[in-house]
Amino acid sequence: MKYLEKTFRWFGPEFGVTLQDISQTGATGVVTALHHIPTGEVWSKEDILKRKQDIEVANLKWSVVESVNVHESIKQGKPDRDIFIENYKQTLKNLAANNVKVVCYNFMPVLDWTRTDLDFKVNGNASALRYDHVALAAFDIFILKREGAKKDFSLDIQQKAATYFQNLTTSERDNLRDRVLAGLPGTRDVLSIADFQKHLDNYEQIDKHILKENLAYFLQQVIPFAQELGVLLCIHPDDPPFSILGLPRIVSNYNDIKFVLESCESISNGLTFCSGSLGASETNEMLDIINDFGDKIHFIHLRNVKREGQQSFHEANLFEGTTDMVDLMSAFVTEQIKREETKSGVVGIPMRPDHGHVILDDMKRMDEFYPGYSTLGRLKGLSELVGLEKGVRKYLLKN
Ligand code: CS2
Ligand code: MN
Repeated sequence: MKYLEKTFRWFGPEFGVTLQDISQTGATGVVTALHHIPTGEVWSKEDILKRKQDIEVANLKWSVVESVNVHESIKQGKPDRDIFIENYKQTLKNLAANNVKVVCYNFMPVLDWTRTDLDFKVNGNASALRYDHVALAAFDIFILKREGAKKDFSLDIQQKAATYFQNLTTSERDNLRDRVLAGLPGTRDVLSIADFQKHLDNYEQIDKHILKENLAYFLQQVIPFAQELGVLLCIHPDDPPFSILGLPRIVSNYNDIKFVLESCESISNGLTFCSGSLGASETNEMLDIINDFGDKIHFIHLRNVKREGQQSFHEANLFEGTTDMVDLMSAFVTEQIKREETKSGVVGIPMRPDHGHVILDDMKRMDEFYPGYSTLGRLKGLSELVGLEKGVRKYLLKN
């Protein structure tokens, strides 16, 4: 297969997008996980097979698992972490037995991605996700009331946050709280302030350095085993790619990624390249990451963000954000051509459009989707990416 493998995320039968819908988008692969199984428990061979068969009935393939989540005990390096590492390995073994061999995960403490606005209007009336650093500061300082929160923000942001907070009604304050404390993708769970505070307390003694050690420990246990199974693990970067709410973040930039990949050298120790996550930081040179670590990129998420300054950003149309998507696609096609020539690695790297805007008819059923995962916005993203790749490949091969 010469082209990137076109994939689409699916959250399972409970979700507003069906497999039949996905098969109409042009995607050939599905990205999914057994979201109903709590983090840390083993996914049985039978449950995996059942999900795989459902996907195949729709003429699709289960291309990537996103994600087998990592238990908090592993992230925090607790004494019981080895039990959860063994469970993780067993899940990988059961996936491999079903020939599902690309596995995405992340190492973000407590929360997955964080946004402060889930209905930010772009292009007239389309709905996008937004991260506003001022709103996050308002949550942190005035709602969560985290000790020492203020010192994580400049004086300017602190002042803007105070004004922002004063102007919110009680229900707007509650909404902001629930958006920030929304749980993992694939659930509608929202943490309470009290529960979140308990998590924060667990991280009191865990700084970046310790979290990195805990990740390295996890990788050194799991990667050799994954390699034997032929499983490719690929870590998803932090979103946003900087520390928030006092929690350490360790997969945010070039050096972090280098640390991950060098913690246990193996083809099975790879990266999920996410342009939306990495692109939210102005210091990230994404082309360097693709050029230097390209052979370890096993999965690609492509979407654009528009940086607004002072660490805020929103999810933009593919060709209207801050990142030059043509340059990124050229770097990926170059990596593919290298793989073809050297006969190494998978040429059809699985790629998905990641989040999309809520547009057109999907606006009538917004609450059927998880934030970011409507049908039509992602279909638009996928179609644009398919065209972009074709054009870039033809151009690169001619020159
Ligand atoms: C995803 C990530 O929805 C998204 O933005 O790209 O949240 C991703 O699912 C996880 O972080 C991967 O473990
Ligand atoms: Mn992503």
